[in-house]
Amino acid sequence: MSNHLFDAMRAAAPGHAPFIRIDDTRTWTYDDAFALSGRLAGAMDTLGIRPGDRVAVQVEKSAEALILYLACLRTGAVYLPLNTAYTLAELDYFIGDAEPRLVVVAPAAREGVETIAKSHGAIVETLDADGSGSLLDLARDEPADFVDASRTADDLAAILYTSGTTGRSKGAMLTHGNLLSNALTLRDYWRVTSDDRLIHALPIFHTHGLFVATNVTLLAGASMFLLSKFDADEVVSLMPEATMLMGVPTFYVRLLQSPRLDKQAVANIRLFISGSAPLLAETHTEFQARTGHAILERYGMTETNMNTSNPYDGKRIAGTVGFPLPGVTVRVTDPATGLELPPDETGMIEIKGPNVFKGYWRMPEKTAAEFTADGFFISGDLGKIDRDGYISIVGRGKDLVISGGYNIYPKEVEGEIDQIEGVVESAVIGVPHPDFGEGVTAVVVRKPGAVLDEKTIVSALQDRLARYKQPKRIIFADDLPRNTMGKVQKNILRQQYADLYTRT
Ligand code: MLC
Ligand code: AMP
Repeated sequence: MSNHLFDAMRAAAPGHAPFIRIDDTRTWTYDDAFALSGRLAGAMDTLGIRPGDRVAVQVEKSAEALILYLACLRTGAVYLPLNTAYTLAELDYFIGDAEPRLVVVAPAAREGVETIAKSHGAIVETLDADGSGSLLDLARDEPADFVDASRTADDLAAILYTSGTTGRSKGAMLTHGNLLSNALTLRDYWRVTSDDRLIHALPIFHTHGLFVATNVTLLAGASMFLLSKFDADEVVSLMPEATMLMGVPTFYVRLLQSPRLDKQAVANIRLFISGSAPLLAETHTEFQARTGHAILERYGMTETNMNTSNPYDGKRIAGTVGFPLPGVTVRVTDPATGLELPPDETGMIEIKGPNVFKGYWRMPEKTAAEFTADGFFISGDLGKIDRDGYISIVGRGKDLVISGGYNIYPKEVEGEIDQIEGVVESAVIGVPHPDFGEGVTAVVVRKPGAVLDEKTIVSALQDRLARYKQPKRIIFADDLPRNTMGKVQKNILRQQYADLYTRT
């Protein structure tokens, strides 16, 4: 029996070598981590989890939480990580849609989640940030040498939800083959080896922290410093012991604010990588001037894993996302005709390769609509390819805000605001924000005479939307600008409020 992804991880694992460095006193070797993954897989098997069952996980970041992902791979379950910021209302949708057999949450959240889970036929177990919880209790008595379920390259390893531009969130189905092929490509492209020590400060419920950071570390037999969250001071302190950092642009913006960041602090670092949102050219330039390092920017998506990367050896050009990764084809087409465009012309970025997902969970029409007839995934990102082959992302064909690396779909936020008593309509936009890249901003039209202020709206959204999706500022307007077709002209609003977060 073979388990496509986990077998490769096992083959790459240098048994007694460190895998996860938790703090000064605790380091887990590969053997430790794999033994726990076997016990957790056993516990899930005893609970009745079978290959293909979904396991939804909304827990704080911890070594145990990371190992739970490996345990899911081993049981053949489909891992479904959920942002810890999601409210119960948001959770209800994901559980109802994915129909997991098991939901793992923090002990404090058990009661609230149990009602939802039961109504969708799922059981609930717990895992706390300190590694305790009912799932760990069950795992304790299980043997470490679990017999892994058989999984092929085409079997699902994970479902990651991405919000949709039109209404409901969609579950992107990622196979063992998608994840393994991309991680091996990245490992080789970025020259990651067992000598590497990665600072892992990203959340583990998204592609970046879960697949890029974790799978690449595992397949290189490298190790990671697992931080519960990003803290610039902590990251600078760890740099002398580490060799790599992966982050969203906000990490680099915040690191530049640290007076401790200088050439000496980074002397041991081999590679700084940025992705998930556009890295401003000025951040790239400032970082290089201060540290001597050219940040390597790459481009990916939940649906496709990583697509492009600036080169390891060649020139890393600020404002570009580099070249298509080996085995990945990227083209730019005219959105009107679908025809491929010549160099330097802006159009829709389309992607094909073993990295591209299998489709959206139980949404065959939506899946079909996002692929071209010849099998390219339509990214929704607008970009161009220059004569040297460097790709730049110059805009978005989709109405999306990216704040600190998290995607926010305006339609979802507008839907919630429009339901508030006294609101006629709203438009949610992203405008430049010095820390988060873009700040979620709502422009709201009130009914005549309505008593409605910023506070009322914020408190109405409190239990409905995760904190990061909530507008950082709410602006009241008499009406929204519209074109002759009646469509709200968000570009005008974005221009109008462009300096909202930067004006002094
Ligand atoms: C936190 N807040 C955010 C936010 N993160 N608001 C907007 N955008 C965000 N990204 C809220 C908090 O709830 C808090 O609310 C307030 O903003 C300030 O919090 P903070 O303490 O400053 O934030 P912090 O916890 O430090 O988090 C910021 C961050 C974090 C940038 C470190 O968001 C982060 O780790 N982002 C990484 C996201 C990521 O991994 N994306 C990859 C997606 S995969 P208040 O008001 O209650 O105080 C992908 C594919 C690919 O895109 O290519 O990789
Ligand atoms: P997600 O759906 O969270 O995976 O976000 C994917 C989106 O993030 C892409 O479609 C891009 O819009 C954006 N993105 C990822 N990496 C980059 C990058 N390096 N530069 C600009 N945008 C990026």
